Amino acid sequence: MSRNTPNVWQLAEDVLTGNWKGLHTVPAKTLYPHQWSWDAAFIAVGLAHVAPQRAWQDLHSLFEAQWPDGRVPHIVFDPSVSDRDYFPGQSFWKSPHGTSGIVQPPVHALAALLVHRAGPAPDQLRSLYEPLVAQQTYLSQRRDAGGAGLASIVHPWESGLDNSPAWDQALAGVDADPSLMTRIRRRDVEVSVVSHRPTDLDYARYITLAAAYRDNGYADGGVQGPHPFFVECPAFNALTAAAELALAEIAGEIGADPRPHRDRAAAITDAILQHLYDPATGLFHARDVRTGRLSPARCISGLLPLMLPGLPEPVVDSLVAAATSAHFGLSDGLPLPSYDRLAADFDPLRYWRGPIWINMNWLIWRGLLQHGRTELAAALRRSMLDIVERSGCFEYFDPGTGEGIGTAEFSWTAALAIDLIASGDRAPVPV
Ligand code: 9WN
Repeated sequence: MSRNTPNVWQLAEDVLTGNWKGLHTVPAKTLYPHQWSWDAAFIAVGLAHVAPQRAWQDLHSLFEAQWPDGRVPHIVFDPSVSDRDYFPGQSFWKSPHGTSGIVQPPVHALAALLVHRAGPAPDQLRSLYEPLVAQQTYLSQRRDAGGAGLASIVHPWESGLDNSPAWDQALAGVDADPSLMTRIRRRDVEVSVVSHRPTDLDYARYITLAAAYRDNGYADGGVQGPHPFFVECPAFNALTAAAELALAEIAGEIGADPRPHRDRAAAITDAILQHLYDPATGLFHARDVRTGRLSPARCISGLLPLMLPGLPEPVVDSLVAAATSAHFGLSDGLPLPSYDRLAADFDPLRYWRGPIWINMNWLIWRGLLQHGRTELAAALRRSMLDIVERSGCFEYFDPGTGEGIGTAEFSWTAALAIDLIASGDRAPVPV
């Protein structure tokens, strides 16, 4: 543990307290003033060590907004926040539930399990079990656009890695007018870090895609329908499989049957291996369901299947080799960047096209521990805590210097730093 971790712990706890809104935690007060789905899961993992009641409350607030079809919305809007403070807000999505209509990666079953492990609360687990199962059922039954047993995202925001190069090819086919953004510029972004954010053309495509999904009634038709974007993301699907493994553990705790969850985790793991793995790069890649093609980009999402215990050993070896290669540079003293350091379009400042993000590194840290790579895991953990200690709980970090960028008091960075300190170098139990 680094000498100043008590300071990091206190700093991180203060960030989480500052971002607490009474019934949920926001990712960051100015930039993201509502509740976000996968943020809530990461936040709960950290709160488990300092304020478990708030951890459970955060998860419950989110699942109270779950749609009848099982989808867990990517944003739950705070009605007291003006639409001018975040675009696209509630008046854009026009959903009957006070939420957006798209999803984010299902990290919540894992979060619930970890909160329970930090302080047993079987009643809480019991009350979340059915909603968590419904979330998975929505993804497996309504989002398998490619028919391969994998969930498709219908919008880059659903991946949580908004402007990752993984979507460039699939997005290129989405017509959009970049001048759209000069008319609807977000006030909060403008005053902070506009030069780091996705470009206006990217944003125009995001808005066009979201409006198309909304105007089709948030219906999940297949690739034959009008929606122009269906992509199978390796990180999203690895997290879906990990959610089934977490649900198996939860089922065991509350007297339900864990076997169907284990079977589904195995089936998703097989499908990821069969459809998203490229032996030439030794990585997993996003697949554009409309063309069947894998994205050529080497992105951090391609390392996430490392979380899965069912991965064959040679594939684990190839992922570890990719992570430690010059493409990602694990063990060089800094956490992994979001994109291939050797790519011509690697951009150290632009959001998910280069910068270091703590949530992805935390998931990879768990994957390394899962597969017994304890020294690499310990080095990665140290490097995460070092940049937080040096810079603070920033949203993302410069992959050249470790300097903090984006918004300064970002909840999941704080929460996961607390979890890293609390966990030490010990291997997490299964999942
Ligand atoms: C759009 C809240 C969210 C994260 C995403 C991150 C960013 C939103 C935005 O912020 O996305 O959902 O406005 O850019 O990319 O991962 O959940 O922290």
